[in-house]
Amino acid sequence: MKYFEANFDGLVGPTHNYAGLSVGNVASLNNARNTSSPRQAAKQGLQKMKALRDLGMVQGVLAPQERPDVYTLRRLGFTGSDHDIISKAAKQAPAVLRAVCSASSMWTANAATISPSADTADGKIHFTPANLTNKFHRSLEPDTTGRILQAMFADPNHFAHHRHLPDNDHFGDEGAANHTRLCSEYGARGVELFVFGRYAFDASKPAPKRFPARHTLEACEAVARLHGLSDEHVVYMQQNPDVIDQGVFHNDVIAVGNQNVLFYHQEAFVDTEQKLAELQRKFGNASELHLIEVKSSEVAVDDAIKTYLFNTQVITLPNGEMAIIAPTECRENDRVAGYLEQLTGRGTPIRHVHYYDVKQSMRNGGGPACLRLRVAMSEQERQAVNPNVLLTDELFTTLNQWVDKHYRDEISEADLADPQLLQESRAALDELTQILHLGSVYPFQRG
Ligand code: SUG
Repeated sequence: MKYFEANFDGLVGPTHNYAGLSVGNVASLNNARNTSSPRQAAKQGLQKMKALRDLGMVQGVLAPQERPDVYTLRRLGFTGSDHDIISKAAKQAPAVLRAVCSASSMWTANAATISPSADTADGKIHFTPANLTNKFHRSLEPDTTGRILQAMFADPNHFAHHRHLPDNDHFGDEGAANHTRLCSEYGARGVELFVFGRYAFDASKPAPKRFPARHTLEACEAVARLHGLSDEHVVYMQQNPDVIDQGVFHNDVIAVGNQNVLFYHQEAFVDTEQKLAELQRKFGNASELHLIEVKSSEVAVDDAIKTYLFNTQVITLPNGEMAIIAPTECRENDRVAGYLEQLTGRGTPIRHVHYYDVKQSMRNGGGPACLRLRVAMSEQERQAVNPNVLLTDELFTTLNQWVDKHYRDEISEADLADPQLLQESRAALDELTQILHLGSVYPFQRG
């Protein structure tokens, strides 16, 4: 049977803005309060999706969330009509209003952790939405994410959905951004590599000092249990606390894997040698596994963070060769561009580099890999996916027209106080759920 990896990219929502919400994420803080362009952001994302589809990949779309989140403002004590609530929040708690307006669900690498059917005890694809507890604006995502994923992957014969982990920092879970599956072929049993930032129940273990470690070992273990993974096919690795303190807030800012390739920076992990030996043993045919380590002398951590060299997508093209999907920031940095150029000729499976402009997302710390959620699946499983979320030329055109109709060219901080933005956003999402045949996934549609 044919197996492959499908990418589901987050469609950027109509309220995309730069609010400086993510301490520990350098780009988010550096661009705080700049004016954003939701229309351009959504179109950059759609262009990347189209480009991957044109390369022969299966590409899907993950819908954005309802923002501003007036339900959360109600929970926080704001009363009256939706209009009143937004006006009061703008005056009394502007920082809270900024947070509930975030379009952060676009970074679907943080939507969930997914284990393909070859790895799970019951032979189904398992989904656990990430609770994203570490950042208030992101902690508002998991319920709606769960509903959207269920609307996309509805067939219970193939897909198993779990509730997100308890909403507490002890079980802080950032989803697939900290999860990599290594395998010889997509349909073969793989090794699932879970990367965490700290131990929740043991303060004596290493942890960052300056910036938060968002994801715990205990969250990784819980997801592995829920998904029915066998211990012999799971590896837990800790992120180097020093790189978290330099701005590596997710592992996918410093490492990325695909099939039998793990591409990572020398400083990415704790106990690197010992842990990679465990990975090789569990992978089985160790000679097949390509561990591509980038030395600090080749690319400094700081350059990796600025360019998102590791927030690239490593994909397997239909002809079996691998390509790196990189942000244009990598091309603009001589050292990083030079590194990528020589990498394709080094005899590893990575043979091509393609650059895409996703600057609107990059300015909030989201590169190509942040924008996509991967699902390895068989052709039979693909047929069970809601077909309306899979990108075709027609859907690409429809979504571009939908963006043109509903999205603003610009959003500044002051615009977030405009209650009209909520109406525009709801009108857009209502139409989108019809385009993608998702049913009523948003709170405003559910009463
Ligand atoms: O969680 N930025 C996101 C970026 C997520 C990137 N995802 C991965 N690395 N997989 C975050 O820090 C910034 C929003 C703002 O400041 O307006 C933000 O949420």
